[in-house]
Amino acid sequence: MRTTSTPTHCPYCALQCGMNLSPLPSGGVEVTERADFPVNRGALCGKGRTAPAVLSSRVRLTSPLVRSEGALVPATWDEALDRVAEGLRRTRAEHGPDACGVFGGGGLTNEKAYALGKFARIVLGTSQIDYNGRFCMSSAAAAGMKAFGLDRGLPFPLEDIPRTGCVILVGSNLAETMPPALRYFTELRENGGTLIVVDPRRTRTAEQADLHLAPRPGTDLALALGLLHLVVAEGRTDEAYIRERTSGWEEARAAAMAHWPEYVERITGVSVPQLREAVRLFCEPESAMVLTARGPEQQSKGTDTVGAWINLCLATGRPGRPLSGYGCLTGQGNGQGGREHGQKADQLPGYRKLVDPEARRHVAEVWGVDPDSLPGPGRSAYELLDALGTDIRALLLMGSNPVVSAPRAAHIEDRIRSLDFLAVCDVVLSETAALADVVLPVTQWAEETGTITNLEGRVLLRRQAITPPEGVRSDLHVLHELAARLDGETGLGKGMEKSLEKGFPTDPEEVFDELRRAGAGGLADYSGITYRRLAEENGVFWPCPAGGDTDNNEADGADDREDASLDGLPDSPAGERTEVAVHPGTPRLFLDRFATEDGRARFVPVSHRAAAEEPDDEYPVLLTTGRVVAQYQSGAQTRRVDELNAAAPGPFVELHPRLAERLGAAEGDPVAVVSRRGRAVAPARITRAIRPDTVFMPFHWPGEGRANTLTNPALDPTSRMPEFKACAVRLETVRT
Ligand SMILES: Nc1nc2c(c(=O)[nH]1)N[C@H]1C(S)=C(S)[C@@H](COP(=O)(O)OP(=O)(O)OC[C@H]3O[C@@H](n4cnc5c(=O)[nH]c(N)nc54)[C@H](O)[C@@H]3O)O[C@H]1N2
Ligand SMILES: Nc1nc2c(c(=O)[nH]1)N[C@H]1C(S)=C(S)[C@@H](COP(=O)(O)OP(=O)(O)OC[C@H]3O[C@@H](n4cnc5c(=O)[nH]c(N)nc54)[C@H](O)[C@@H]3O)O[C@H]1N2
Ligand code: SF4
Ligand SMILES: [Mo]
Repeated sequence: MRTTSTPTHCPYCALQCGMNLSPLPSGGVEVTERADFPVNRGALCGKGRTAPAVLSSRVRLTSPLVRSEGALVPATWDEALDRVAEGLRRTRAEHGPDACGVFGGGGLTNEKAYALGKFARIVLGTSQIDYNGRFCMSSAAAAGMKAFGLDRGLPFPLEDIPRTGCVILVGSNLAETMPPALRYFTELRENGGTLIVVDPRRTRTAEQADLHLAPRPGTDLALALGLLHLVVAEGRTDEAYIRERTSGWEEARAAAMAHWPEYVERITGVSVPQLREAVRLFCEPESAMVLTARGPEQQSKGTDTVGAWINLCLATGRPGRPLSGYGCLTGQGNGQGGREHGQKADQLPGYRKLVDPEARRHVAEVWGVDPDSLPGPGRSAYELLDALGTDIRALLLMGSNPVVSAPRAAHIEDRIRSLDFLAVCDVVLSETAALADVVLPVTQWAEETGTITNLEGRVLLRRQAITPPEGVRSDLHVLHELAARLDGETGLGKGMEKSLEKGFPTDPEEVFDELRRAGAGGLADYSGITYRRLAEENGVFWPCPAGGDTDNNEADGADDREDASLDGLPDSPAGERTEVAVHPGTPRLFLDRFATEDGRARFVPVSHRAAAEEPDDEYPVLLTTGRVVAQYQSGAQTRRVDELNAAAPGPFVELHPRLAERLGAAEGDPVAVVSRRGRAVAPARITRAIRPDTVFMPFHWPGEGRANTLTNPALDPTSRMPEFKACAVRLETVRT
């Protein structure tokens, strides 16, 4: 039993606030301030403060469960793992490798995300793997890739924000979604900088702004084009920068010039004087930033929308200049790292492309398999879930709760129920786990060590602080045991030097050392980062290549380590293990060149288009969805914390008094929200803080008030992101 306080990180969002955890003699765990971690400097939100409640065996799973005569009943680990191996084996034998699907999560550590991608490709031999990050920041990732040749959420540390001249925060309610980060924006304004918030609602974040623009949901693309039009018309472009550091301006400029301010006002509802004011505030200072979050990204045109905001930044000479540029605020704990190491449908570790022959060769060599045995790209998250029970007959799910969080959730729940076999690894019995044939109870944040990469691209060591309860094993252990059980049966181990079992170590540091080799030379290069460094430094920003020949670093950590526990790490004398030459990491990207072939950033010509579903006579109101401060995501974890439930007990429908009056609904009355996908009921919350043509629902709850019963799974053609942020609905009163 550990007794001392351990510096570690929060289990939830991408800020990855630092905290100290101390086990209490009573059996609980105490969170105390960890002031040395620069991102949050000790501050925590209510979710982080209360996170230890989910460690309690009162709410978490402590035994594997298997379905027997319709009910989930406790089983031994051997029984449960045998059942999973058998379910996957049988599916593969009867329907082929692609009938086995794998679904991961952006909350998983880098090690888990890496091992899960490897497991899918070399143990199951399936192309059908994707993860919930597709629902999160995939549009910003795709746009960043196109424009800069590299996708890292923020290309600069948060500490740059207070020193810039102006920030446009597009569709982020960070006062609720990353409360300790609000400080950076408060300091910005104290230093004389300005904050512009773009959100259809006057959120707690918008209340802090110097200028709040409230467009109709789904019209950010037009808004950004209108701003760029004005930038050109007012002669505020940075011609020298455009000439020296970009390509494609003429086409992008022409597209923007077709978006007259008056036309943009009609589409967005943002007035021309407000557009002009935004342009003035953004262009006058020497430095400025645009930061996007889920508002503009979770749209069926999210990639183009983010592209339009990037164009605005490029035309005004921002990216790659000090205290300036475009960034995306990632969401989940490992939203950044989770998208780099191969749990994505089209990806290999190191942010490599699965279709790139050289990438396949490199990674196959690290894995000890024949490159030709690696499957090709699979379906995106929604398409994968939509294929359950038809092409995909068995699913291994780790780190997501799609029954609550997927768009068109009633349909997805049906698809999940129609599977031949479902195995879920989780810490609690989520709504999705409750449908499984086998549930494997896994260790969580404070009970295990692993790395995560926060929204700044800062790779962090989240340390184990307590001993996990009996009966619980890590996700890495699960993959190890399944690989052992399926060894020699898939035919893919051909040419492997090691057995499949050995290819799936249970020690996270060993996995990380392999990840470094697999990712070396890729865009997201971690090869110069070691656990030891992470324990000594407050995180290291990627890319961080190793000095020298990275392929020779294999044995560094794995083999001559004396003690796999990290307890003694920070005190261990340096040089105990062979260290690679030290690269300092890269807090700020693009200062000299962009990551494109010619080093220039690329303008992408984009034009406005409507949401996939616009209001009409039958469904006259727009629904948008999002978050509240006291609940996290599908709520699987936070709905198990009393203090958070007291603060946010259930779903609601936020609507303007005018809309409420037309409907005949008073505060607290149950309101039915009906879309082409289904019907949800929740109490009315009446507020002038929302546009009269729009209603808002948070998506944290299952059951009658499940917002995702309503949402539209129309996908962005590039990122395959569903349109969570805009669909057409009608409202009805409900007789009680
Ligand atoms: N409390 C809490 N914090 C969280 C999470 C959580 O579930 N709860 N989840 C984490 C994760 S994974 C993520 S991705 C982040 C998300 O963080 P945010 O992006 O800040 O969260 P959202 O509430 O989804 O959306 C932000 C805002 O977008 C606005 N919006 C809606 N439609 C539009 C539109 O068409 N255009 C524009 N410009 N804005 C629009 C909404 O009104 C909302 O205020 O939060 C992370 N932090
Ligand atoms: N309408 C609407 N829907 C949305 C959104 C929206 O804005 N509007 N946002 C979307 C976004 S941005 C996101 S990120 C998704 C998130 O939605 P989900 O993918 O459902 O995310 P979580 O609720 O965080 O689910 C994570 C699950 O993994 C479990 N878990 C936690 N740690 C571990 C671990 O270490 N191992 C394993 N095996 N399990 C673990 C948790 O208990 C939980 O059950 O929702 C999306 N859905
Ligand atoms: S802001 Fe995010 S990382 Fe920080 S304490 Fe809250 S949930 Fe945890
Ligand atoms: Mo997210």
